[in-house]
Parts: sequence; C-alpha cells; structure tokens
Amino acid sequence: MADYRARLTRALSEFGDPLAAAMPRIGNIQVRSFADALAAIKGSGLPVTRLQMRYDSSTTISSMTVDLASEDFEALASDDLALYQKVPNQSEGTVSGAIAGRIKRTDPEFNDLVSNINTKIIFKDEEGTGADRMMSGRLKTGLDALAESVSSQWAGVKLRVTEAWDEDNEHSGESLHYEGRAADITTYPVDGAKLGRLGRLAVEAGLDWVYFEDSAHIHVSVTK
Ligand SMILES: [Ca+2]
Ligand SMILES: [Zn+2]
Repeated sequence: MADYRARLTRALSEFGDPLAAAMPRIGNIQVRSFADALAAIKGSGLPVTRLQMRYDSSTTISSMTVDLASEDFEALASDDLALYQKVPNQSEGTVSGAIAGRIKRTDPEFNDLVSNINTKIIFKDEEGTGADRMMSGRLKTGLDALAESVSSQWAGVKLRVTEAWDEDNEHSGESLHYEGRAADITTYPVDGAKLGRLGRLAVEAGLDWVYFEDSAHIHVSVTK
C-alpha cells in the first residue's frame, strides 16, 4: 500500500494536483489503477488540461476525469516557430547577405533567375506575370525540398508561394525579394495554424533564413 500511495502521490504531484499533499485513504487496487492511468497519460506525451477526481468517501474514488490537449497543443509544444521568430536568430543581412541591387527584367542578372514550375507548389501569381515563380537557383532548391516535406506533413496540403522575385517595388528598400532570393509562403489551403510548423519545415528544408514575419505568412531567404 505504501508503495502505491507513493506512486500515486508522485504521479499527482507531477500534474501539480493539490491532492498530492493530502492523499485520501483509498483502496489498494484503485490507487494502482489510478497511478497506472496517470503513467499512461504521461506516456502519451499530450499535455493535460484538466485532472479531476471525485470521491464517494475518504476511501473510494467515484470518478476520475482527464482532459488531454488537442493535437494543436501538441504542435505548440514542439519546435514550431513562434510568431516573429527568426531562424537563425540573426538579421537577414547577416545570414543571407545584403542585396546588390534590384533586378529588372532587362538586366543581365535576370537571366540567372529560374522559373519554378514545380506542380507541387501553388503560386499565387496575383500579378499575372509569373513573377512569383522567378527565383534564384538556391531558392528553388529550398522551396522544392520544402514542397516535398509539406505534402508529407499534411495529406492534401501544398506549399503556396505568394511572392518570390518582385518587380513591382512592393517590399521594403533592400528586400531580397528584388534579387529573387526571398519568398513569402503559406500552405494551400491557407491555414494560419499551420504556419509555425511550416516555418520549422522550411528550416529543415535548408532555407537559410526563416522568419515568421506576421500571422499571415512565413518569409524565407537564401544566400547567393
Ligand atoms: Ca505575388
Ligand atoms: Zn517576404
């Protein structure tokens, strides 16, 4: 009995249950079942949002209720990027390198950009010019890898690019978008709750600098 009581007290205290400090005298089998149940919950790896016990008397548990967090909480508990997080946690210029100059269609540097026609990526192309597909070879390599991991992570979900190379001066002055070395991404279908995981997948896909820029998109960039 003492052994089970100690196990239960320890299990309860791990959940921060105040009952651990004032253990009721409950039956041997109940204590064992309860301790095993708590161990199983802990083993599931899911956070517990509620733990409630009811007693018929000082020696009998009448019910025990445990609410586990949803899988959304499981995602939050992982290494997903948080809003405004940068990986690595340095300035973009330090990691990806400063822009040399804005590339226009008429510049020779434009010929160094590639058009990404990967069918596993949805390109927003709201400009209707194909600019969203234009990018450096390194950015294409990273996004192509990311597209694979996105479809592996979520069935029926694709990587979506809303901006890559920009010729419409829609970004801040020194933005790497102007050199085709940056992209703004989401999932498709668009789901803000997936952005934190998307950011981590982008890091793992080899994109050099990943920034959870706002609640609507992830910004990524690469070195030259
Ligand atoms: Ca666009
Ligand atoms: Zn951007």
